[in-house]
Amino acid sequence: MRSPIALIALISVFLVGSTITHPAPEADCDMAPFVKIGEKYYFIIKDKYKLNWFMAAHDCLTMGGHLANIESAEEMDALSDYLISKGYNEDWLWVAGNDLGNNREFKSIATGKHLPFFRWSNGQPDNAGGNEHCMHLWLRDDVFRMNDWQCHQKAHAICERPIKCHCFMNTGGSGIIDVRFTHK
Ligand SMILES: [Ca+2]
Repeated sequence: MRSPIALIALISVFLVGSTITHPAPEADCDMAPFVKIGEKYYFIIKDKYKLNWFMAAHDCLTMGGHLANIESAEEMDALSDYLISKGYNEDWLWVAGNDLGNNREFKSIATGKHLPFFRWSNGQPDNAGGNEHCMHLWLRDDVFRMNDWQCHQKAHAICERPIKCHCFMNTGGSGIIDVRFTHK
């Protein structure tokens, strides 16, 4: 059981913390190596190796993120423009969509929910050979679009890191205030 004094001290620390103006996430939270593309932060696994969809999902998790969860035309456009600007034109890149749980029912491994947005390339998803259950992006008709492909095949990958920071701010004498915030 905490003593009354300890409780008062705890409340005081909380009140001091509540008066702090929270900075923008970019100001205090180190998102590197993720880079801001549009309104989200991404990291493209490309330089060292290609990996299958499962390995990509795991690698993104080890980085504190998840495979890219594309939720809107704006996000798709921003990613596509970035990939083209960086010369990824020949690359195939894994993202979070998959229908491993139920054929033709695409969900996100990042959220567990149905994907809210699709930009399939022409004729996709075709589940060619009855064995294409993981989503990747490729350049088709001048923009990056979605395709279903065999999950065990190797490609590059796009990880996304949620903008959910856990920062520490020194209050100058009253101790370290743990500040958590989420910005989206
Ligand atoms: Ca396909």
